[in-house]
Amino acid sequence: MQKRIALITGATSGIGEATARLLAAHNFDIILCGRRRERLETLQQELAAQTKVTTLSFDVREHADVQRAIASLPVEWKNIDVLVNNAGNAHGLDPIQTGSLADWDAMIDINVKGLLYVSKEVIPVMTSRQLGHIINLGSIAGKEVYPNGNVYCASKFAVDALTRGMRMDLNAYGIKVTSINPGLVETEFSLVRFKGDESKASAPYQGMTPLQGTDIADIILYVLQAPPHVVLADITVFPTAQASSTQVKRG
Ligand code: NDP
Ligand code: 8X3
Repeated sequence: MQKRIALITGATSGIGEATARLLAAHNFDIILCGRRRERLETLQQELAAQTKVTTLSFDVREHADVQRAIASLPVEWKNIDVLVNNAGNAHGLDPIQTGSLADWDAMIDINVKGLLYVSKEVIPVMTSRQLGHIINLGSIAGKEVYPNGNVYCASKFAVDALTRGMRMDLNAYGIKVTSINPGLVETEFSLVRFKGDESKASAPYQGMTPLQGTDIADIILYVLQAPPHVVLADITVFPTAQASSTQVKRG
């Protein structure tokens, strides 16, 4: 298969970083995105031994910055074949009656509006080439609501709706759209959710074997290797110990 260009948001840790590493080893040139410049540069240096890599540092919440960053890509990077909309997090795990407005804003602004802002800048090149693949990181939280998940779940339900809407609207252009909806994946996700509290952050993974970022990267590569006439539309993936948002076998 011909070399493809993949833009990955949230490539500084977890699922995005694992995906960047795997795609770099499988004939993709990579545009690494995230806010933490040092991490972007370190990963760029590492992956440059395998493929062409460039970096864009921006906050997905800032539309003008997203626009500027993607417009700044040199001509040889403009034909983005694959967009992995992965940047996102949960902020807090509180009942709706005591949830923080700042956490709510962060989740809606990053997980929903940020995904839209990046897509808005990348989709035109895909429609003009009648070619492309968008992979959105949803979640089991976008399929099932769980206690205290309220706004995070709402943001991922929105990702689910946007993925389906994109698939319909982009169908005429031959653009593939996939959503991947994991259960528990051990990344920095939980540390962000619990604002750096390591004991709270490790609790969801206790007494069970969670997924790793590399497991999701394997699925993303598989999805991208499907023949042109095949699109994996919607994938839910759990650790074997998990049966739903709220049912996990421990010990
Ligand atoms: P991590 O916290 O490890 O990674 C999150 C990534 O998102 C980081 O690279 C971070 O980069 C980036 N990011 C966060 N906020 C912003 C922002 N405002 N602007 C730009 N980039 C941002 O978590 P995961 O790898 O687990 O999460 C990746 C995706 O997978 C998310 O969408 C998450 O909701 C989803 N997911 C995760 C699951 C899990 O259990 N871990 C399960 C289901 C879905 P930086 O801070 O450098 O900007
Ligand atoms: C991350 C999985 O169950 O913590 O989206 O919401 S969960």
